[in-house]
Amino acid sequence: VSPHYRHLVAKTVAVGCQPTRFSSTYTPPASVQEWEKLVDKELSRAKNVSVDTLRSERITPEGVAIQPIYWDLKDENPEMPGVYPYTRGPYGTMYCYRPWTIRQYAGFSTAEESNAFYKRNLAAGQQGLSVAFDLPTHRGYDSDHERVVGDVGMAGVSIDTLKDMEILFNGIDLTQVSVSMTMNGAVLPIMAFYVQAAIEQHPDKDPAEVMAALKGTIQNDILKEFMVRNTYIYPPEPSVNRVVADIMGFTAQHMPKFNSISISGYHMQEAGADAAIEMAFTIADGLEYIRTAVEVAKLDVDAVAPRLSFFWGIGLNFYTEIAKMRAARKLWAELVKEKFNPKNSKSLLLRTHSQTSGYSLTEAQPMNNIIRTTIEAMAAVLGGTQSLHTNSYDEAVGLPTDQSARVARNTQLILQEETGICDVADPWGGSYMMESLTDELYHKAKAIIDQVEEKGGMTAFINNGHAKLMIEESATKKQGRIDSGKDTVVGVNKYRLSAEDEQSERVDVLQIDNTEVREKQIARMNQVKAERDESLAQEALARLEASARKTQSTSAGNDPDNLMSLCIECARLRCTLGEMSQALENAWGRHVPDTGMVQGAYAASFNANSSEDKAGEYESILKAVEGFETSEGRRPRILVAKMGQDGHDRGAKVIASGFADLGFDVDVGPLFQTPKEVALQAIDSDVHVIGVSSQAAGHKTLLPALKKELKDLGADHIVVVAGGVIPPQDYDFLLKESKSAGAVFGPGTRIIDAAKQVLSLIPRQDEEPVQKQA
Ligand code: MLC
Ligand code: 5AD
Repeated sequence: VSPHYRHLVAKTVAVGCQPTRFSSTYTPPASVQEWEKLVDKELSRAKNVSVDTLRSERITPEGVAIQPIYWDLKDENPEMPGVYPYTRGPYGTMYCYRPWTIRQYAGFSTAEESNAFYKRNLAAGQQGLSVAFDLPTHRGYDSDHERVVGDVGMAGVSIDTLKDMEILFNGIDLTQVSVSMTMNGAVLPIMAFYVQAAIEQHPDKDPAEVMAALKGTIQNDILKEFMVRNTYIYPPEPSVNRVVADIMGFTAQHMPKFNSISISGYHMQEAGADAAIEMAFTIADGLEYIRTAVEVAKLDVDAVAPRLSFFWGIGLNFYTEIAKMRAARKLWAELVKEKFNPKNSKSLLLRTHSQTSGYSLTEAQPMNNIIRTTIEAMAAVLGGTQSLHTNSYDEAVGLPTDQSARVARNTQLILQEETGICDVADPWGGSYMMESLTDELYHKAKAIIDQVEEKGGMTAFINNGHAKLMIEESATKKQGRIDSGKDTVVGVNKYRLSAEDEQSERVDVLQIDNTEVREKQIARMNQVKAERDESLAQEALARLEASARKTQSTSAGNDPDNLMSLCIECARLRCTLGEMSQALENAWGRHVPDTGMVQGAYAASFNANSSEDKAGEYESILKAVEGFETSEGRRPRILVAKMGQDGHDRGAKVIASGFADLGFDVDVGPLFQTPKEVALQAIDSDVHVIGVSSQAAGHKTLLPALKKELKDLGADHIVVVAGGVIPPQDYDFLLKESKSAGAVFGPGTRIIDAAKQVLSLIPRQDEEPVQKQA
């Protein structure tokens, strides 16, 4: 293999780069020699990639040889992929040897349905699995819990017991297919079900051998949950120092091929962070996890760092996203080297999954989303991702259907198999613009990381509320730029269709019968409980709780107190996810977040960007609110509420700050409320309006329930409006059939328009007489 490849390298030099200046005496600099060695090593592992086939495919019809890598021949130490500081990619050959993994994130309703969906996708070209769990599972509740009535099976698959996990992977050999699981709160029971399901898939093998073969990734990134994603269960301290630490200890010892954390910037971008903030906070989180591994779990940096993996969100700022991924690799390698001095070079590699941005997609003209997603996917690939999820075009209204999932998957297959994009590693390397942008982002992010490290690291920065506010401020400014027309969104604030044409563009969405799924889950769980040895199950749960109560644990994989080992034992004895979570909650309690909000950012950004005419619009809303205050004796008051286990609060936060800037009195309700709790708070605060923000499909259950609570409490004068990811198909149900909302605001609604309409819905004290006269 290698002589051919050398030939290819020689041609790179001769053909690819300035041939006139190349003399036969050119000796490759050290970094190029290091790269050549690496390439030999990588290709020696190749089973189905031969250099000869690569070479013949790389001659274009025009007779030009496309080289796997290009560099500047004048440079005495050119940066190369696979070589420190890895700006150009973690591997030497990159996609020439092995393209990124097509890994679509999916899961819905029951384990049976999700399993069938996975099998169809694998047969159609998907390469790795990525499981989306429903919100009750994330938050550690079994399907029969009273707080999750609207959530079971809605935003992902519902898992209560080992039985569900077995069905989810039925016919999929877990020692063969790599599986990513997006789980952070209830990460211990989910990992335990996964490991035990794999062991039971191979009854004739030694469990140790099965665990050693497992390949995949667990998100397990709890720090960012406290900033943005909100599916935490316990307070930060035990979440990091026991849960994350014990999982790192366990996987380091028993599951060497498994990535123990997927350190995620994606959710920060979705919540509104710009690229520098996303990169900085994510890398700072990563440093904090290594610190936990070394200081708390007493692990060697090289036992942990090679299996830390990353996760970026990729939006529409094409150049910036590519530069971000390049800069992040360099920053991570340098910081890990400087702070932890590892011996194994794999500890320095930033390997990453990427997902195209959900936030950038629109409900209006959904086919435009295919184009947006393609551009974002290209940025991820040109930035050198290892694994990729491309969103479906119906993203802004609901979960993907078979058809929209196929288009999303094919976007990646076309990039891999039709375009030739995989032929060259880091094709942007050496571009004046890209190198300069990479450098600038590197420095911007580094400055933020320095600030965080000065404050004592990411945990401290999160605890003092700083991190969350920085992201929320960035989100609110972005909304201001869109509402004022500074940032274009095609089909939303420019090039809109008429109402009728808009209607005809509507797409089908996946409908899930929440009640049916919930009943099925409860029945199966009760059966599992009925068949188990109750006293053994209870003993295992008691041991788990006792370990959680100890403040000192070694986290080592063979420590009998390791929480992961104890949960695997619970899983084996058929304890449920809710029972294990409760055992830990008994020891640590449940985390309660504060509900602060940003002030002035919307007004500032709107006014700074709007033309004079639009500024008049803003003024007129302020006047209308003042008029309301004059006639009613107080400002319009709105409670922004989140019900069920849906923790996506970007929309709620942006609405809250925007409305406050427009003169409303705004109460931000806590996350995770039941309809009754929301009704009581609304009455208590004597609000005119409840604005319900729904992102996780619970609206058809939760809004009618809220309306009923208000009625039962004699408060149905309070206006209810809803906003968020609500399919247009459901508008009639909410507005007319159930009359549970007075207005529904889809994604893309301008805050000033929403405010105007909300104001018009509030009944005035003098309204009745006026109407009678008329
Ligand atoms: C790859 N390999 C190469 C190579 N390319 N070897 C030589 N030369 C090359 N050019 C080898 C690797 O070393 C590895 O082997 C193997 O091939 C697989 O490659 P990989 O790069 O590790 O890919 P993969 O297995 O797909 O892993 C990618 C990952 C991982 C490291 C980023 O963590 C992952 O799959 N993450 C996915 C996370 C995810 O799906 N999250 C969804 C979140 S959704 P070896 O032996 O070294 O392992 C979400 C939404 C929500 O969060 O709900 O909020
Ligand atoms: N199936 C597929 N994609 C999902 N997403 C969330 N839940 C699912 C699911 N069950 C995607 C969307 C969303 C992001 C958080 O993940 O793209 O924006």
